[in-house]
Amino acid sequence: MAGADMGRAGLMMPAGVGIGWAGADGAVPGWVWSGGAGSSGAGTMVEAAAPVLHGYRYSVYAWIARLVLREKGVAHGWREIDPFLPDVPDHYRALHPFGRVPVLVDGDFVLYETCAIARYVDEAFAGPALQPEGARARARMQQIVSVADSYAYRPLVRQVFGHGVFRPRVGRLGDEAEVSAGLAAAATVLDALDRLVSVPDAAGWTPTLADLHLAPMLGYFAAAPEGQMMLARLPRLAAWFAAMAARDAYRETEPALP
Ligand SMILES: N[C@@H](CCC(=O)N[C@@H](CS)C(=O)NCC(=O)O)C(=O)O
Repeated sequence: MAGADMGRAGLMMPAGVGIGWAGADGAVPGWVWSGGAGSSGAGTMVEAAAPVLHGYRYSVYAWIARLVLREKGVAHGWREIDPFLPDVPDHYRALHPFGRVPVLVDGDFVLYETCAIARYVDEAFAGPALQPEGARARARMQQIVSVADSYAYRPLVRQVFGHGVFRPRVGRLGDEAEVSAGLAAAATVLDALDRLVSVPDAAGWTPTLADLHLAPMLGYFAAAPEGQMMLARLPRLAAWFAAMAARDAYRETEPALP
C-alpha cells in the first residue's frame, strides 16, 4: 500500500547538476531552478517534469509538505505565494479555491490539503514507506494527523507562535491575550500527544506521516520560550521531538525566520 516498490522514480537530481552547471543562457534543457524555502535558502535544479509545490516560506503546512517530500526523496519545484496577502491572485485561487497553502501540482494533477499531499507523495513515488502497515498503526497515524490539524494548529501555531514569535520578528504587535489563550489550550493538546506519539528506539527509524505532520507544529511552538518549557515538562513528547528535530530533513526544511 505504501507504494515504495510501485511508485514513480523520485526524480532525484543527478550528480554534478547544479546552478553552476547551467549553459550560457543559464538554462538547462529539461531542468528548472527551484528556489529553496528551507533554512539554507539554497535552491536546486529539478527536472521540469518534477512536481511543484506552491507555498509560503513561513507556512507550517508548506513546511510539512516539504518535509514529506524531503524524507521521501522527491525533488520538486517551489513557487512562493503569500496566502495572507489581502488579495490572493486569481491564478492561485484556480488551484486552491480557499486561497491557502500548500498546493502540489504534479503534471495535470492539482492537489490541495496537506494530509492528501503527504499521502499522495508517499504512495505515488519511490522511496521509504512513510505509512506503517497494520490497521491499528495506520489508525494511530491518522489520529495524530487529525489531532494536529483540529486541536494543535490554532493554539500552538496561530496563537503562541504567530503572536508570540512571528509578529514581533516582523515588527508587528503580537496580542498577549492570544498567546495566553494558546498556552492554556496547549496543555491538553500536549498531554494527549505525549500519550500518542511513538518515541523512536532505533537509529534506522523512519518517521511516519504523523511524525512529519506534527514536528513542524511543535517546532514553531517550541520557538516560543513558554512553549519550549511546556514541551520539556513532557519527557516522552520532548524525546520524540528531539529525535525529529535532529533529522537532516527537518533541519534542511526548517524555515529561516525573519
Ligand atoms: N487544511 C489546510 C490548511 C492550510 C492552511 O491553513 N495554511 C495556512 C498557512 S500555514 C494558510 O494558508 N493560511 C492563510 C489564511 O489563513 O488566510 C491544509 O491542510 O493544507
